[in-house]
Amino acid sequence: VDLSAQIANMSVKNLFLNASGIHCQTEEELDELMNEPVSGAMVTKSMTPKSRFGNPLPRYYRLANGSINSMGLPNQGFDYYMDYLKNHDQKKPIIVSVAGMSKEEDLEMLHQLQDNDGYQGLTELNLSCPNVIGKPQMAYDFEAADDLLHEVFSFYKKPLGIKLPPYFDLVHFDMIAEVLNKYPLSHVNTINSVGNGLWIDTNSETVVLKPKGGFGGVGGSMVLPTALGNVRGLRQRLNDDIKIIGTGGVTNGGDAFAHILCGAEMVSIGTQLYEEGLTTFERVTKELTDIMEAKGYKSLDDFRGKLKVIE
Ligand code: FMN
Repeated sequence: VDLSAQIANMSVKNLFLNASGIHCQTEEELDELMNEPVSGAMVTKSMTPKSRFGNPLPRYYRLANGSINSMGLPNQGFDYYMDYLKNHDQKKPIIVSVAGMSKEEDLEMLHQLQDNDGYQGLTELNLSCPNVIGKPQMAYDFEAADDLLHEVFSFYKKPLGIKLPPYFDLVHFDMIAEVLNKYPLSHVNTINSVGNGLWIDTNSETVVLKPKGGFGGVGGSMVLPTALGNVRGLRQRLNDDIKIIGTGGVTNGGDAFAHILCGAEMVSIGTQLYEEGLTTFERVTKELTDIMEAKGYKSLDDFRGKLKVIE
């Protein structure tokens, strides 16, 4: 079957990629993703202008049905990733994820990407990290997000998407879609972690993460319904030319199939990839292929967005 997909100038033979923050911080990890034979594309760790250690440890904890983390954007800094892009053959497209600590930092990195003639790939602006101490998730402030995008698109001419946090009210779906539809976005990537959950070890009566008194972003299969709701809700509201990367709760081919039914063009895998390793891509691709063959589907277009409702 045909698992190809397209976002702006990026064509892939396989719709799967890593979720940002998973196996994509160091050169070694990026190389391993690049050489992984199945996934069609990859995305970097969200970068800041300067390298960051991130939050104190422990900052990731595995849960029965997912994960909770408060990494705090550990990354090697913008220049490290620009060097990586320049010095490595791209066997698959690399999406650059940027997440400044401020509007000024976002604009600074985007200006550098715009001015870098060697770089023509997709960029993803992360407006949804829930784990930076003292910094709110920008995409929950619709006016601030609108102001930032207005400024960005006054100079940024390359393909640009946005990473969104989950929304929980249809009115908020309407409001963010109204903002996003004003701009020539290549894509939205939804969802980031479900922010500020809390997990407790009841034996020791203690939180499991050190930063922020234990609060952290939740991912993995327990967030699948939230992710599907956001992919579907945004697909129903966004202009057709804004594609969706479905992220959240994917552990098997059936979960990916559901994301595509909701309208996802590509699907990224976070917690499951972290726990299972890079062989996840081969397994999930095989499972999705089997489902499509059993149903007689030949390409993703045969069912993308064609979710049925009960009349
Ligand atoms: N999302 C980003 O956009 N940028 C990041 O740097 C980032 N770092 C993450 C680090 C870890 C350890 C985890 C678990 C998630 C991170 N995320 C980041 C969120 C994931 O990309 C993804 O949106 C979220 O985990 C939901 O997907 P999942 O249910 O497959 O885990």
